[in-house]
Amino acid sequence: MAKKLLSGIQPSGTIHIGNYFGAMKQFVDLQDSYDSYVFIADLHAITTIQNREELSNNILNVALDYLGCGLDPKKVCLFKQSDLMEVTELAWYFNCITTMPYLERATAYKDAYQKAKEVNVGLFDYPILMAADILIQDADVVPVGADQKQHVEYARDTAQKFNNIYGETFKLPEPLILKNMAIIPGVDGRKMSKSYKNTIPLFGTDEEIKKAVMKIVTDSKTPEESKDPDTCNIFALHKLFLDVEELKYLRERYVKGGLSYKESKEMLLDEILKLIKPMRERREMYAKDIDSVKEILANGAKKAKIIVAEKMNIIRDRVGVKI
Ligand code: AQP
Repeated sequence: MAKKLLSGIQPSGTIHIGNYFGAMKQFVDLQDSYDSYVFIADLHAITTIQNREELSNNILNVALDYLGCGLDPKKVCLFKQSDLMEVTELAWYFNCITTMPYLERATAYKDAYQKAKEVNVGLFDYPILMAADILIQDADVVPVGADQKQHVEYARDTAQKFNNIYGETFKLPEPLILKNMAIIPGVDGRKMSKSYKNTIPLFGTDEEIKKAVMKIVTDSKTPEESKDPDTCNIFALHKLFLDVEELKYLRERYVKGGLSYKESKEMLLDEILKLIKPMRERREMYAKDIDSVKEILANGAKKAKIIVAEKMNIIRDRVGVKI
């Protein structure tokens, strides 16, 4: 039997090429070899988006993004997290066996705290809700970007903790992280992230993508000067699109001098637009029939619900609330 894959993306803003290369591309590449469950993490997004219209638009947009990228609803169970409320019930059981200091060690929480944001309880509890998403489905693998590795480790720890207290109930999931694409840098060289506003939108218009690419931060070397590809933010993004030979050639041009950053950015823009052209067309096709997209999500939820309800029965019994 094929192994089970589960992962999700928050509808917390516009999907960017970091999300695509870190996570979504893997979902698409692996859909033929895994029993795949891919969801829209709308409950997670409420930790940052508390606006009805924005959230529901974002949910539909992520559904379109998934389909546009090439996820085939005949192969992949696509659903939205909030359609499986069992997940929040399980998160509660997990909360009751999790300590505050343990969650305080989560890097995502520490980052949010350091930015001196008022951290809400939902954000603090994010790793536990994510553990519930993964464990309730008995997932074998969770494809994620490297920034989420710790959260999958939290899921493993939580499974072990629960199994120790209540008896063997959960599988220990493995993260799937692509080695050369672990963290995709944004236009300022930091991790590409919606909250840093340094993203290149995956499904932006040509103009939006161009604007983002032209903003990539470089040093001030003239076109004639030799440049260091290994410290160049543009070169780091070329690595996502070019094969070994093409990269070797570009590296030589960097070192030799004569290649301006502007030209390198224009080349990158072409690479991005070439990649997204067919994805964009597919996305537009689905966007013409939003009702069918909603139906895909409803059917996915129905399928996932059967598995989750069965698992929940066992969990309630283990915990002792089923009498
Ligand atoms: N820069 C990145 N490089 C590699 N992978 C990335 N991912 C995100 N950014 C990068 C991966 O995309 C998946 C979905 O991410 P998410 O939307 O659930 O949340 P995120 O990781 O929090 O994405 P952002 O843009 O960084 O959002 P904010 O700013 O809200 O924190 C995950 O698998 C993630 O690893």
